[in-house]
Amino acid sequence: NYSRGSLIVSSLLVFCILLILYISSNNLKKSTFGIPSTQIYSIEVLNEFPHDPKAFTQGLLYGGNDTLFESTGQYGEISVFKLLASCINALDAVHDAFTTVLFCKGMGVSSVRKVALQTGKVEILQKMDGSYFGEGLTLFDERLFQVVWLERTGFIYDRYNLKKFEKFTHQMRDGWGLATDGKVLFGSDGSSTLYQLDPRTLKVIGKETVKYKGHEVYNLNELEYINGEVWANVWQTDCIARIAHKDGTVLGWILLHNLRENLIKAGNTHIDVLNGIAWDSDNNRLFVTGKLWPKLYEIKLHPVR
Ligand code: DDQ
Ligand code: CA
Repeated sequence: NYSRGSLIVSSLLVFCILLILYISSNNLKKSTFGIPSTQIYSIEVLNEFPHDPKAFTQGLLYGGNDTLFESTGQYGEISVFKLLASCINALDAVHDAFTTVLFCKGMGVSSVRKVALQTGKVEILQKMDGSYFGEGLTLFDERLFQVVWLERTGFIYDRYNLKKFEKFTHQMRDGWGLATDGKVLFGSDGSSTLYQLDPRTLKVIGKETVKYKGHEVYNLNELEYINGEVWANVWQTDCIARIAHKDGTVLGWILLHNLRENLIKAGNTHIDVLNGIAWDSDNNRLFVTGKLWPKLYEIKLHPVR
């Protein structure tokens, strides 16, 4: 009787200990000292495609039927002012007060392009005025919206022929990234702010500060809206942040250093940073590339830990 009783008590004890361990391990997964944990992802390359190594990719999106739309940067001509502004990277007041005075030859010319995914071939090339530096691009209502660097100016293009038919102004510091959920436009300007713009008026209708464990995440660059989240390249890092746009929380980090490192190892020493995320929502395909990268990758995420 005594041994039967102690057997029941000890098995109850073991059960309770196991239950406590299970609950606390689950809670640990959810939070560390009350801070929501952030999922980290490594990547697997499923496919690689050619990408124009001269494309200074600033905006990227999937346009259906194995095509991509891409916005590229570089100045065709550059004003001394913009050269200065690009060095300090934020000159709101000064920027508005000055007009362009002196031009030098720039590095190339910005563009909007329609690209065949499989071959990387540029099917339509719309070169921009050489004094603008092309940035974020998104497709809303059959029209491509593009912002430009260091200006509050943007352009709207017809998605079928890439003819430019409208110029607009917006209220962000300048233009870096654009994306859409089909209702609003999400915008970034290199700060830690994720903006929501009304696609009809281009007015800012909402903004959130993007934070990772309480720390602001600056340099938000190219954007993509994926399954209810906004994903952002963080300039000069090999990382993509998965952001909850309702409050700016970073939900996850995707680590992509292997892509850039392997390109450099293969002799592509002139390449610039990772930039450009495109999501094919019909086939759940995720594409990434970088500025002056000779390749574009279809990738799959693997949670680390
Ligand atoms: N951005 O992608 C961070 C928004 C812009 C990066 C531009 C870097 C190229 C600098 C060339 C400056 C020539 C005045
Ligand atoms: Ca994008």
